[in-house]
Amino acid sequence: MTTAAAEKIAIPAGFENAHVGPDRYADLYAESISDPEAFWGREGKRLDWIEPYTKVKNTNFAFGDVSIKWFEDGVLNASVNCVDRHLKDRADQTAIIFEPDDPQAEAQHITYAELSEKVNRFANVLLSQGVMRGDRVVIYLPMIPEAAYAMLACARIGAIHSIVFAGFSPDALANRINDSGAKVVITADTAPRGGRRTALKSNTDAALLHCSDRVRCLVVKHTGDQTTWIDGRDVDVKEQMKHVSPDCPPRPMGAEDPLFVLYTSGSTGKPKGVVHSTGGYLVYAAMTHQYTFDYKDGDIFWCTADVGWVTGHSYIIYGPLANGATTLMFEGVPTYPDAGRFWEVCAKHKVNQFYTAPTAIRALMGKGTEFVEKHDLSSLRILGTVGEPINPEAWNWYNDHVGKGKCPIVDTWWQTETGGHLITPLPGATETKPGSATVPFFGVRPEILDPSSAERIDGNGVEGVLCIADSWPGQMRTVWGDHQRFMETYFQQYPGYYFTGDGCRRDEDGYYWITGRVDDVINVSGHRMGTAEVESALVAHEHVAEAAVVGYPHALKGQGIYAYVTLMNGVEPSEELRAELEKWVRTEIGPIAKPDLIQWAPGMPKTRSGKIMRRILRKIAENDFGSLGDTSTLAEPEVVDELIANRMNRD
Ligand code: 6R9
Repeated sequence: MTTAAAEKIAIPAGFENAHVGPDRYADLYAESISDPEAFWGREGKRLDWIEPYTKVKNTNFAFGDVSIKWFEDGVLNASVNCVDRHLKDRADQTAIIFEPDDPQAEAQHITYAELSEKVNRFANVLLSQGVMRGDRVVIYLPMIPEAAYAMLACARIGAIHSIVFAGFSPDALANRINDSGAKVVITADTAPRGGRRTALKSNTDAALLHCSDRVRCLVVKHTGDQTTWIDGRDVDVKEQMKHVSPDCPPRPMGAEDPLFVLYTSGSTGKPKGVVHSTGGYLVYAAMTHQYTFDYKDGDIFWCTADVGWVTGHSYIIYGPLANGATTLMFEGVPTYPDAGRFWEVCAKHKVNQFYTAPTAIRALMGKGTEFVEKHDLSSLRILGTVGEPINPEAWNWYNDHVGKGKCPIVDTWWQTETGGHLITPLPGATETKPGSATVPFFGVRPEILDPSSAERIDGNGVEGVLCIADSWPGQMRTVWGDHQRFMETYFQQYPGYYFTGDGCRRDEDGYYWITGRVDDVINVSGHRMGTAEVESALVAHEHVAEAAVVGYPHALKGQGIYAYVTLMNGVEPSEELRAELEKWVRTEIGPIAKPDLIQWAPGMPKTRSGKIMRRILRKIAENDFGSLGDTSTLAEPEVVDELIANRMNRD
């Protein structure tokens, strides 16, 4: 472990007039911690409230009584804040730039006036389908403007949306429809991506076989591809939108009413529905969008995430639109038609802030600099990363070749659960260090705890698990339908704190370095995967007796998925079976869960009480078996030698 502080990189010239400079950061941060009521009481006013709040913060982290409320007596509507309130001054400004997958197809510029009409009509279609305040609506759409309309339409009528990433399989979709108890699922016929098409409607048809007959299916005819059609269940959204009124009065919502549920992987069991609030979430998304990206009126903002992940929720839709920004939605992939697509789009739309994942940077870095140099990137002012730790090599490449040394890089650490950035540089205020998410955002109190004693470790040059000592408005409120699970997951192990699940180092300068998950969650290309989910998919196969899944370092993806599989008695391992299991996991969960390496394991290293020793499996997967630690408690120590001899990763 090295605790020596890395060199700081100075703030590039031209950020003297940023929203937040070093002194203002220090003053405001101090106030946000010493007097959160005053600080957030003021910040909450960035939204338009139908009934202003009189109470600001009412939060309790005590296990058993966890309760998180912000602005609790305020009344507002999220779609009004993201759309209606901008009509007075910026009706004709572009709200959304839609860049299609096909580079030859024309981009769309959707103004705030047009966005308003679409959202109102979409909301009326939902009402006509019987969707009411508090009902859940699952959205299974590609990166098209209708995804934004659908989200804001739900918000307008007080329905709770739950987006399922379009890369998930029918089974995963069905589980989320059922867990959330959704009345409606919104999908599209097919989704072009990288020149290929995903059959979303037929995936939805397959999912709905496992759901209540009452679930309606709203279909956006996006490509016009032929799909099956079930009369009485399937509804053509675009057609219906023509026939309903362009006015839908917004539903006044309590600040604490849920805005959305988003499923995310945890260390145990099935994915949990992370519930976010209307008021606190929107305040936090808008504020972090403004400050972290030093967003100014007229800027063109591009976050390359998918709306199926929290990053898309907060930084494609809610944050930018609450701020009256122009936000870019990209339907395609970074490498289609070639590895210059991101930079071509930046040049074409004169993007000012560009926000992507380290895995994309690493992939593009591998293709060489000529793809970047071909395009005029002079509009770029700020670069961001999110999703996983960024290795200094990728950071430097991003800084030198994309930012030309002139753009601050904001390495934003946060989670589905946190709603918005918690640890991040601010462009005009924070000197950066390649690989460090740097310092906390306003109101955030990070603490490093000792994983064995659960004691706080004070001072700098220390390492442990990362916890947060007090609430912030964007914090998740509960797990959908299971408040007990919420408390047990986040508040039990380290009493009095929110436990993030991440390991972390605080260096000599007080800068934070996220070292990765300390639980059984792996981070593949910035996407969270629970090892338990992949294991349960594997053991559902008739030939699999037992499976153990761990992460291992992967040059492009950050982490890869390594599966140890014990076959049923009498079943012989083969390359065909390996391919079949890979395909099986793809269909059970989705392509992102496909194991990179499968090792046949005649036996697993187990304790005498029958627990699989994952620590050992992790070491073997990391090809680091010189330091296996104590194996004396194993029931059959010889299985370890067998696993080492046949290991799949020898890098
Ligand atoms: C926003 C998002 C959350 C997990 C988180 C951590 C990892 C995210 C990071 C980062 C290092 C960063 N993570 N950002 N690690 N540096 N800048 O990604 O949410 O999908 O819930 O993942 O991702 O491990 O705990 P989510």
